[in-house]
Amino acid sequence: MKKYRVIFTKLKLLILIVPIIAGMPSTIFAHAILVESEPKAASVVSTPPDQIKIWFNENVASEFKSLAVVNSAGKRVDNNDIRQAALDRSHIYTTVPKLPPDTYTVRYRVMSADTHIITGKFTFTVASPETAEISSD
Ligand SMILES: [Cu+2]
Repeated sequence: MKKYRVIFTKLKLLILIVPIIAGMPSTIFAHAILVESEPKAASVVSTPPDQIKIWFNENVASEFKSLAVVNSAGKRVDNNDIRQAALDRSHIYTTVPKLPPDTYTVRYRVMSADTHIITGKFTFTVASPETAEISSD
């Protein structure tokens, strides 16, 4: 009889634990992740971009999204006109005026499908003409 009770206790534990484990992927792995950007993270571009574009691994909410481009002096330089592609909800972008040579930080914030807010940043550099000449062969 005692053996059965032990098995029953283990079963009860399983009944408690399995749903917790099964529920984990939706809470741990469902965050939106930045998968691509233009310009690419840490890249050096010789032609200033017209737009800053980012892509996530899943569609993100249309609410609470933000995308800011800040120069090396900490001044925000983008046109503050964030948009989300109508046919690809994983893609958001903003336009920028002609950017002078500098290193820029792109900061983003979006809401994942699981309602978690995701924030991150990356930098890219607009090369000065001299630098661009050196880096191009
Ligand atoms: Cu999440």
